[in-house]
Amino acid sequence: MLNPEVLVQLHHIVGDQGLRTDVLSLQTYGRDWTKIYEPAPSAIALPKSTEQVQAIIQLANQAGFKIVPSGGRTGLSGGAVAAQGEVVVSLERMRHILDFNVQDRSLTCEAGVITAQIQQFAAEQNLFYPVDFAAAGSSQIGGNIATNAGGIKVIRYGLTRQQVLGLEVVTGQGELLKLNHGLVKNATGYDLRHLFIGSEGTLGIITQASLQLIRAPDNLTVLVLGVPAFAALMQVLLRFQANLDLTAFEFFSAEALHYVVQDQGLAKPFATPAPYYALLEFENDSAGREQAALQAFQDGLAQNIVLDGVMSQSQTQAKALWRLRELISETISVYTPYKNDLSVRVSQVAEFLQAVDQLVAERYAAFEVIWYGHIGDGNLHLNILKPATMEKADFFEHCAAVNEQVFALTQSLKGSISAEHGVGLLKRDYLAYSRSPEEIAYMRAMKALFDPNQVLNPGKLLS
Ligand code: S2G
Ligand code: ZN
Repeated sequence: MLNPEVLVQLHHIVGDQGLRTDVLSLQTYGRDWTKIYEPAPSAIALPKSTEQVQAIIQLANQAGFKIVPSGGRTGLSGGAVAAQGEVVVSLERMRHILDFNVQDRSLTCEAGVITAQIQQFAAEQNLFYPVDFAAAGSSQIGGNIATNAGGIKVIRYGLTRQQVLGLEVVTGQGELLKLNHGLVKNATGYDLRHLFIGSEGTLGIITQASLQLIRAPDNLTVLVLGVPAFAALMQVLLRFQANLDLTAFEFFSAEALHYVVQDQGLAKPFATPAPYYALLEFENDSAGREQAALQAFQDGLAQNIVLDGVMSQSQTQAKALWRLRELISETISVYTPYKNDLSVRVSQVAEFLQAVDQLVAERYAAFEVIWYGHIGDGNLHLNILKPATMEKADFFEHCAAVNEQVFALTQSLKGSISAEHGVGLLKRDYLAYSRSPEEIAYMRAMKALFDPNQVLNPGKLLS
């Protein structure tokens, strides 16, 4: 627990509105969407400014307490969990859009701005912020940057990393860095902003960001196709990518669709049963595009890589088709899933899917396996549902035993044991499956450089 003198000093920095120690706040701000860790922070600090963030980190270095940076807490690897008496530093009171420049097409905002608010602001300027995922209504841009959030449009627009033109960060030493200042080109040495993007709050706390906004895509049109087997998914990707600049290429299994249709009361996209589905999105900005999509669909039927399909005829229908994919995570969360978030190079997806599906079928025969994800990026979400009759602890123990084989298989293809959800606490002990000893040693050296007193997010990412 924090000693009373430190609480007084914290209160002096953030004031009445910025310090909470009530049980509800400790419980709420001490956990994220990973849910499997018990929160136990000692206090919640809610700074209003970069200066206050700096003062808190400097106090932590002097007084010896630890900090867990906190955004929307939508993470799935325990990256925002405070389970060891840390002080949670929530950026939620730093939620202002500070500047927009139409010529630069750039927006500068505080770290606590909600992702959906940025998407909305961009749309109001007839522009587009292209990073999107199911949690965008709750996540904060600072957390998106700290975890290099991906989502459903990466195939066309890249990850959060590609959108960041500038960052304001307070390092673990309490030093304020203002990085890149929104420049498109800046060849003056190491690009330090990229060290903090994806560092999960272990090197510094992001307090401000400058983001690039882009031309809004025209008439996004969605196709949902039923395919006869995993392997067909990648053939469909190749065939449609040949003539369409896809903005999304997702997949989900029949089991995933079953739960979304059943639990969310949605309609199936079409009657034909299929073991797997592909959801594609493209800019339907000319008759040629639509014709190319229809031709690819016809070819797919003729080549038996497509069983059936539907193409949206309106934005309303496009949104309805997206819900079949975007609601999977929320829908199955009630079945206590054991989650994995894996990636391999796109060229290896078919081989990987076959191998890991066979492994899973053998070892998880008693369990229900749910597949979905951003297969166009080589990113697969593997979820195993807990049988209602099985104790959670037994179930997770059994799944963890298989995990090492899934990770070894991923490693054999030089894949990632965490494609987009980060390392946090959940994958920390498996880092060596995806990073070399030399890389991990350099990461430790960077941690020692930026946070020599191990003040920030201790135990996350690196053990
Ligand atoms: C997705 C969301 C989190 C999950 O739906 O693409 O990244 O449940 C996921 O895996
Ligand atoms: Zn995902």
